[in-house]
Amino acid sequence: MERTLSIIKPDGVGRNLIGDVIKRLEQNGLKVAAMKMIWMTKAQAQGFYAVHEGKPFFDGLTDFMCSGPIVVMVVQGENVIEQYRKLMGDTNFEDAEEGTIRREFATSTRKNVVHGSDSTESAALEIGYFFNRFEIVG
Ligand code: IDP
Ligand code: MG
Repeated sequence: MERTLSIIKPDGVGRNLIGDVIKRLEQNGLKVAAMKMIWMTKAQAQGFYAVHEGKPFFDGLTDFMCSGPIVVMVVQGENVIEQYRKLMGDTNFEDAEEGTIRREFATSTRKNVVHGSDSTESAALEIGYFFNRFEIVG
């Protein structure tokens, strides 16, 4: 059993897509093991996306990520890191496969509704950024 970090970004929360995202996880056999709604500060968003520091989209991305509340979740399942990335679709929603969350709901490359960890290492790091072990109860 594997775990990943999922975020419903401010555009997803603002457009009432929390239910749609969670429904897709559950329908694909994945389980929510921890969940909370938070509103990040700019510094917290910069820390979370530190791997992208220096890239041209970094400032816009971190402004966006602290522009409203987000839902952070630990999602659990077999091969969940890869499976959830598949459910999300490509970073650029125009390249995302039909039926993926981003293809269906994203409105720009930045405003692409969801985040998902991209490796075992980033999943561990990202889960630890938001949750302690007493909060992961699923
Ligand atoms: P990912 O979310 O699919 O893993 P990353 O390359 O890790 O994609 O980028 C993190 C986030 O930064 C993306 O989800 C998107 O919101 C934003 N982003 C990435 N590339 C661009 C870009 O070229 N322009 C604007 N925003 C971008
Ligand atoms: Mg990424």
